Amino acid sequence: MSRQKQTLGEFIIENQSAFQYSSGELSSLLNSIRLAAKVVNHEVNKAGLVDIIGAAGDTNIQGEDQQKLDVYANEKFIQTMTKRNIVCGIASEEEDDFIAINSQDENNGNKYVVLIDPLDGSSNIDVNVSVGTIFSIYRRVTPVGTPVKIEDFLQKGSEQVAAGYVVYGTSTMIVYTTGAGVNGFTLNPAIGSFYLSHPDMVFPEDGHIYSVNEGNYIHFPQGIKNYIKYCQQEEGDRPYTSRYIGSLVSDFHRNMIKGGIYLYPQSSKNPKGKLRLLYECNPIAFLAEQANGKSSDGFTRTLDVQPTELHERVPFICGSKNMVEKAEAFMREAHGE
Ligand code: P6P
Repeated sequence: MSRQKQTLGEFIIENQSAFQYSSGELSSLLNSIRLAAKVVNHEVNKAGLVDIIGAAGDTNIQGEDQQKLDVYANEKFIQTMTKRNIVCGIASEEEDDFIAINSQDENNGNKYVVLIDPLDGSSNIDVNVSVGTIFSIYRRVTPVGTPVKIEDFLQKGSEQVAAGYVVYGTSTMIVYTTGAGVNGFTLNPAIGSFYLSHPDMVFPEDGHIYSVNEGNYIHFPQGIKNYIKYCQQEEGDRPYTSRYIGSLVSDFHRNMIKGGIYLYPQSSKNPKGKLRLLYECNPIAFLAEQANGKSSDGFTRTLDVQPTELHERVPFICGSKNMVEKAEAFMREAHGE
């Protein structure tokens, strides 16, 4: 009889000792994310049935229409992490500035900050396409017990202690890393537990899928245009297949399992690209590297970029190592560096 699959809760506890700072707080933080994911999943799954679909009538700092589920997801993740009294600060795509969390205990001993995209791909909600939550966790760099500061959030991606995503798809999954590989857990909605379904996820070094919004082709830098044409040429194992869901988490998840590359380059429309460094690119890049993949802006490793502001954007090329290196070669050939 197959061994009962491990639950996410059991996995977190079992692997806590392997974590460099195993004090139980990160485990508790991951458990709070697990809880929030279940609550948000419940609403996402019934979004078509209740009046929670559609724009909330507000716009976020990105100038994007806030979908009601965006607002709901943002509130749920913030509430859950705040209640657990583990983090000293939270930054979110849906919040203009970071939120300082004053610990209930007087010395405010909370050591972690979390950055989240509470509902990535939310423009897909109304058309019933997968969406996701992306999270990134750091240890604070300012003294414990003092008010959290912006520098606690503006850390390089290489300093992350954990990162992951929830994908609300045909099934709901949590995929995360604490720096010792990537593991995926699938929710059994009947009992509300996540089970280890994808242990030790690894990017195939090569792939045959490229994910990019080709509608922006004319606005792309020449190196990206040249790489896309390379993907489309009849030669060897090419042409590749084009797959673009319009939801980073879904495109990345498929590419990690099957092999592939995701590109959101800079363009004349988006001079720094569209994706946000701190709560989209860095956590996904951390997962990619932990799964033997690669991530850069075409020249600089994503995790080495020094952030200068909370909502900054970067060009993003991420996926199977050999595919990313090929795209980087086209960028160097066309643009130097
Ligand atoms: P476009 C969703 O808004 C998102 O941030 C990613 O999830 C997705 O891959 C990308 O933007 C889609 O952007 O401009 O192609 O619609």
